[in-house]
This record gives sequence, structure tokens and C-alpha cells, in this order.
Amino acid sequence: MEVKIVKKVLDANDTMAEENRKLFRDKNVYVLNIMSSPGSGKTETLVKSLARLEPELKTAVIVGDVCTTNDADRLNVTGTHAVQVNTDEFGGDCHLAAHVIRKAALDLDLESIDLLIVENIGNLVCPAEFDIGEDSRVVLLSVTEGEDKPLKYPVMFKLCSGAAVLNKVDLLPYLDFNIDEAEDNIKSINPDIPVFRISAKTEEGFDDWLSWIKDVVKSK
Ligand SMILES: Nc1nc2c(ncn2[C@@H]2O[C@H](COP(=O)(O)OP(=O)(O)O)[C@@H](O)[C@H]2O)c(=O)[nH]1
Ligand SMILES: [Mg+2]
Repeated sequence: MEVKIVKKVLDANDTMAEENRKLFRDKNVYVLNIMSSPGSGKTETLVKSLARLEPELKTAVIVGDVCTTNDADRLNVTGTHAVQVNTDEFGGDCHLAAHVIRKAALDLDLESIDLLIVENIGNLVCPAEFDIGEDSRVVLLSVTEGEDKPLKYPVMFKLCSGAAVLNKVDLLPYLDFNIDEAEDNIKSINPDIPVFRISAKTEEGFDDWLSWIKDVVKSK
């Protein structure tokens, strides 16, 4: 019984995701869905990335958290248009579903946007199960989380096939984290995925990471 209900929810989500995909195609908007555990640096990476991309690309962000508008407030300083979604209004969901993205996207001026980034709710399980009509997915892992997380949460690292980002490399001198092992673990699940090593604090590694974003946006 429970299996049937979950399947129905996912089928309904897939239908809405396809409608979103059509809307984004019609408006020529590239959509990137970014996922990670809470605190790995999604917002900080976006704050720094969007400030550098904004002159070239018109961007917007839909950012999800259970509560607060903290992240939208941080992102709006960059010149992007960030819209906060709080899932406590509908039961504290651990992911952003396709219908939630549609409602938020229809409030944006899609005609004038090249790149829409979705910062998903922080966790390494549920968000991967929900297609939102995105063009690609990026998973972020920070060096404080342990090299084994790709092995523990393989579905996330499999379904985020756009790129993987290893963040907070500025902290490596203070940690026992083996970054080569972390990258090998990611590649054991997703052999062809590009892996970027960055620090959102110092912007180390940003040239390659931002080039990748510009290339995928141009490719649509
Ligand atoms: N040292 C260091 N701290 C970072 C870096 N990126 C993010 N942080 C910090 O990590 C914390 C969580 O970052 P945040 O962007 O809110 O993570 P999110 O929950 O994934 O959106 C904040 O205190 C950030 O300042 C980084 O590259 N280096
Ligand atoms: Mg955040």
C-alpha cells in the first residue's frame, strides 16, 4: 500500500517536472539543481559564483530551507534574484518537489534569465529522488564531511551526473581528509563526472568551476 502511494507521488512529480522542463525550454533558461548536506557551502559557493557570473549571465535562484529567509538574503546581495522557499509551510519536506519549483519559477521574470539555480534542501537522500525539470545536477561535498560519503549515499552521487564539487579546500591543512580518496570514491560511482576542488571562502578553483557553468549554459 505504502509503496503504491510513494509511486503515485513520484509519478505526479515526474509529470510536473516534464511540464517545468518544457517551460524552461520555451523560455531558454538553463536550470542547475545543487544538492548537498546542510552546511557544506551551497549558499557560499553560489554567493561567490553568482557575483562573478552576473555580468555575463542573467541569473536567478530558488533556494529551499525548512525555515528562514537567511539564504535568499545572502544571495540577493550579489545582484541575482533569489526567491526563498520554506518547506515548513507544507510539512517541512526534505526536498523541493517539481510543483514547488513551478510555483516559484512563475514568480520570476523567466524571459530575462539565462541561468536558474535551485539550491535544494540540505540532505544527501531525498532531493535526488525528485526530478524538478532541471537540465543538470551538481552535488557538493565539503572536506569536513569524510571521504566515504559518496559510498554511503551512492544514489545522490549517481543521479547528480552534471558535476561534483569538493568544497572548503582551504581547510585541508587542518584535517585528515584525503581529497584524492574522496574523488576516487565519487568516480567509483560516477566515472565520467567532472570533479571540481574549490574553496568558496578563497575562490581557489573557481576558474574551472565557473567555466564549466558557462559552457553548460551555452550548450542549451
Ligand atoms: N572555511 C570555509 N568555510 C566555508 C566555505 N564554504 C562555506 N563555508 C562556511 O560553511 C558554513 C555553511 O555554509 P553555507 O553556504 O551556509 O552552507 P549550505 O548549508 O550548504 O548552504 C558557513 O559558515 C560558511 O561561511 C569554504 O570554502 N571554506
Ligand atoms: Mg544554504
